Amino acid sequence: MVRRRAACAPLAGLLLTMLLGPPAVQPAKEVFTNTFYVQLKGPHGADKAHEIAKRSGFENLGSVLGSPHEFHFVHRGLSAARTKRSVPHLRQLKAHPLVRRVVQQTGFSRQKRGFRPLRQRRGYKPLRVENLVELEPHKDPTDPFFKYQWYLKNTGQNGGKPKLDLNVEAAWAQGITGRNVTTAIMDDGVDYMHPDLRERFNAEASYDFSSNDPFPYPRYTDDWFNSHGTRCAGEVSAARDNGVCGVGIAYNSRVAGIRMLDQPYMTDLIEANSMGHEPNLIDIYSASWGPTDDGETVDGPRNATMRAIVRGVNEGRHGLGNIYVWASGDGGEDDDCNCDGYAASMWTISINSAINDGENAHYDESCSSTIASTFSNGAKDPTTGVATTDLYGQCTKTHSGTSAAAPEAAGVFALALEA
Ligand SMILES: [Ca+2]
Ligand SMILES: [Ca+2]
Ligand SMILES: [Ca+2]
Repeated sequence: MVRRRAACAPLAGLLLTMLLGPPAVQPAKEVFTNTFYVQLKGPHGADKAHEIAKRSGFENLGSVLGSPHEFHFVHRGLSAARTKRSVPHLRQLKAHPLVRRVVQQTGFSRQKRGFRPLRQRRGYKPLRVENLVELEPHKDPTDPFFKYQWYLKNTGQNGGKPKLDLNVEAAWAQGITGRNVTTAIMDDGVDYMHPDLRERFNAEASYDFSSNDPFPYPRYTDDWFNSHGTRCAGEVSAARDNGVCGVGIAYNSRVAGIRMLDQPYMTDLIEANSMGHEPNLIDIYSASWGPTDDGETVDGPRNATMRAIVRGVNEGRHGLGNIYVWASGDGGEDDDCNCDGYAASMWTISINSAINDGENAHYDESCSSTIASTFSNGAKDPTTGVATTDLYGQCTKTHSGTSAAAPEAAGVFALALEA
């Protein structure tokens, strides 16, 4: 995968190429982190790797994709972001007779999709309840936010088109609710103490690759920046009829939290370990992030990450294959999801979004890899956002972007897997 900054808006790019030749390749905005991929000569195992790491002043964070000869080292004495390779440290590791290959991990940027920075959020007016159409509760879920979940049951609330929804009630009526299916939310963490999620949380399948511990709880910030994963998790698995928030599409399925977006830089090994985590406990992996949607970024999965996805698809779920769901991107007409190697990959299912009247969302990108569209918030109207769980036991009505669309597809796939 060539990483470069180039004009990615389709027409602009084509015109520029015709007029000026191929766009000038500029150095990617990458840094060198203090983490290293270390391949040993043969399957010497974790004990040997620990010994080699310790002897050279490194720490072994663990194996890469469960391999007995590939490991993830960190050097705490090095800066987490340097502009140059740390040649003495590379040499030191390579000098060990059991070490075959060492790659210092570059750090790059991966952006949550659909998240609005605080300065934009401040302009938002809270949703006015009097503007919403009240539904007649029938055999619908009794959860207080179900009436705002127009993507599950569109009755025309907020100007939407009645019956334009995921039609999940037809699946629920057949008793299909996602039992025994686990969806992993690869994101900024999941509030697994949330009363709508805690019964659905699959701790065994969860991990925190941002902090290297088993607890993928979101890191607190004043602006609730790390609410993204919790919002996605509720769309898939929030509990039914418990008086809390709304209901998940596959409300008896389980959700795993894979925290991996919350560190200064993304690396190939963090992505690879996330996408290769517990492929026999996790059925579906959902990603609502990717390379920056600025119309200038051409980027995609690196080597170890590609291996993780290909292995999951071919061998995960005890040979049935994992499903990787991807948000296709929020760059609008200025961007093109062909330039996003995750969304455009043949190994992922990339999901675009439609709004509550069936039109495209204004931030949708277009490309041939888009498999399906689910629902997200309407045009520029924030009152038609996606209602789901939020941090610290709260609920939200404003989850948005293809970020909100991809987990809906994951929920539908969870229903399909159970069926
Ligand atoms: Ca943690
Ligand atoms: Ca609920
Ligand atoms: Ca994009």
